[in-house]
Amino acid sequence: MARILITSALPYINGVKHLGNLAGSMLPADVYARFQRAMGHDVLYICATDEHGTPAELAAAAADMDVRAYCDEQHEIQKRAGDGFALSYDYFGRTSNEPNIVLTQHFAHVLEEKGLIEERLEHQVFSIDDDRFLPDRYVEGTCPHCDFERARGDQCDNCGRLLEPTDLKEPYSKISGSKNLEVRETKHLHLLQTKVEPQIRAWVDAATEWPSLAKSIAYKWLDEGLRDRSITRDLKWGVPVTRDGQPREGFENKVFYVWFDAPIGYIGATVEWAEANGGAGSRDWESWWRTDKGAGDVTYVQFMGKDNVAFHTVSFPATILGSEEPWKTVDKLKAFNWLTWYGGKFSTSEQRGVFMDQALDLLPGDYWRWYLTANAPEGADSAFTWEHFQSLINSDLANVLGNFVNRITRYTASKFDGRVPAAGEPGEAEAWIADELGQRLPAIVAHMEAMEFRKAAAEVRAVWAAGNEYLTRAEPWVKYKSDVDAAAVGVRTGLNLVALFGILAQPFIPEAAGRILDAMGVPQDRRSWQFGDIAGLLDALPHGHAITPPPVLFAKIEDDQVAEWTQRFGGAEPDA
Ligand code: B3M
Ligand code: ZN
Repeated sequence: MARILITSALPYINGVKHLGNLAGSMLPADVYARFQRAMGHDVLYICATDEHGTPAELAAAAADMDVRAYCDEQHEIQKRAGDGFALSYDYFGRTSNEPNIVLTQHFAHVLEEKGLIEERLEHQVFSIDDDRFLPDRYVEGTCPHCDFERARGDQCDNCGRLLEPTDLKEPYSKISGSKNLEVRETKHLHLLQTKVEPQIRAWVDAATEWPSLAKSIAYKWLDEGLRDRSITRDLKWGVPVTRDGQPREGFENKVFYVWFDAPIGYIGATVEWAEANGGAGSRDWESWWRTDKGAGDVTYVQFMGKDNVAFHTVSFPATILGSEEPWKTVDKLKAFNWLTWYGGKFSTSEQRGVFMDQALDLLPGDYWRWYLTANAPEGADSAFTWEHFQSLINSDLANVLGNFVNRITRYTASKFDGRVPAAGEPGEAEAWIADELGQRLPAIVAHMEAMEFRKAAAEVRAVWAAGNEYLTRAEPWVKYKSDVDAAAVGVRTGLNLVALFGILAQPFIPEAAGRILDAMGVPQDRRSWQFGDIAGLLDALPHGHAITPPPVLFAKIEDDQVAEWTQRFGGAEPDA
């Protein structure tokens, strides 16, 4: 049994996430966690809300709320949304909780002891009317290169050039629009990444199990040359900057930069998990994160969108490797492209796209889970369209899987007293399905181990489709007229296929999978993916065992629903 630690990128606290965030980190991480649990491994799946930084402060201000109260409320909303999608975190923590505060300050202290932190003077834009320093993204103005008028303080979206806020012409505060700005000196802690670059490069070189997208992004940043970077900000909300456990002189009104503390939040949330599972276990968190305390045999797998890869393959490792403490680092890193909305961006303001809470008001989590996994933005961006969603759900779930389960269980109820028949011997049709499964089940496991979710989902669908093909070949309802025993073997095999399909469905559509397996009376301890021999699989249900046809598993999505949802959430651009 392996020990597998899984984390998905921590969703920012401000607002319920859209389907793109779900599809590009939290959902595939959950599919993978459920798969590895079904394979019998010891899995710890950790996530949390990423609560610091300017977005949280500004969102709280916009809601006219104290920022901690705002985060309290938003954390619960995001937790509820995650529950609605059956995201099976072992713990969903908060980066603003004590364990992350303590750990972040610990790392900063150790890095300084290693000579990797330096105080440096910086020039930052201060907004007199907002009475605050403006982080890069909150200064906008005219690009000095292309005169684009809404260039941001860190980059011009028009010509793509990287900028400093002080480069902008006619700068203004994004918070209030005020132009009453001035450049002020301010002191910040800098992490000397340049000094850790050789260890990071050696660590990336040694990474053998990263998909190519992750590795290429890491090398891009390394080859561009790492820069020492500021890890504190002139903000009030965040991890306080301390020295020897006391507020650091000159930094009383500063906090650590959100991307310095957020990845440490993976460890912090694991401490929260241990504490929530009873004191004695509280030291157990170290057996997942400290290679000197038993984490040496842990496989650590991270899931994220591609824009987060640099932080996870360069900045966070700079903290971990720079500390020279025996912390677990990532072994496998799955990075996703973007799920687009009809090829464009999700946008609250333009009402384009569906957000997690809205999705659950329309349909149960399983519908979305299946579509977002089968259509995952893995090798390239993938577009959500209502039309594709409708056709995939209606074919894969309502027809191929739903119909199969319905047909064979109802027929058993009507002709075989709702019990698994014992009579009849396997014949040609059973040999055919056994051969299909013999090829496809190992392929599904291989795709899941490789975290190729689109391929895995396609293969699972192909197995469900093979079940329908089997029934066509076995045709128990025809044989019944002349040879009940021959019909019985078709029904028995069909019922065992229902149980197998439910077992296969668990990582993807867990709620429906549970309903199938409960209807088939499959005990909890017989739902693993350790499939054993195929013949056994096709005769696993005890003879005479009672089954009950489950209610309809998936309702078809109707055209008028698509029309209404397109109206509410946007669809193809009118001129598309
Ligand atoms: N909060 C998600 C994002 O960039 C960011 C991930 C943090 S993972 C430590 O959208
Ligand atoms: Zn420009």
